[in-house]
Amino acid sequence: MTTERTLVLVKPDGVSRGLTGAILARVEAKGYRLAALEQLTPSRELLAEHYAEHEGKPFYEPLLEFMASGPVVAAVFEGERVIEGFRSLAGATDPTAAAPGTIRGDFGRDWGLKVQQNLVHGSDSPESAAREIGIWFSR
Ligand code: DAT
Ligand code: MG
Repeated sequence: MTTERTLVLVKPDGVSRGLTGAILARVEAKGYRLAALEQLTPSRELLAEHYAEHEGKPFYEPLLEFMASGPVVAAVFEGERVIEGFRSLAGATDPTAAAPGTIRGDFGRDWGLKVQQNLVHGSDSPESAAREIGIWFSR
C-alpha cells in the first residue's frame, strides 16, 4: 500500500459561503489526515500555473477570474488512495449534476454565472498532486 497526498482547494464560493469547516470535516470524517492548511487569495500567476492544462479553453479566463476573486483555502490530505477518494467525495464537476451525498452535489448548484462554482478542487493523479502541492505550498 502506498500513502498518497492530494491537494484540496476550497474555492472562493465555498469560503465566502462559510462552508470551509463543513467541507474539511467531511474529508477528515472519511479518514484522511490533514497534513497542511492555509488561506490565501491566489495571484493570477499562481492560478495560471495551477490551471495550465486548461489554457485556451473557453472557460479558462472566467475560471481564473473566479478563483482570484477572494480567499481560497488550500489543504493537503494524506492517506491510502486519497486522490481517488477525495474526487469521489467531491462529486462530478458540474455541481447541478453531481450526486447527492457528494460535496458538490450537496452544497452546489448552477448559479447562472459565467463559470461553474463547484466549491472544491482535488488533484486527479499522483503526478498532478505532486505538481500542485509544489505550486501551493513551496513558497
Ligand atoms: P475538476 O475540477 O472536476 O477536476 P476540470 O479539471 O475538468 O474539473 O476543470 C477545472 C475547473 O474548470 C472545474 O472545476 C470547473 C471549470 N470547468 C471545467 N469544465 C467547465 C465547463 N465546461 N464550463 C465551465 N467551467 C468549467
Ligand atoms: Mg481537474
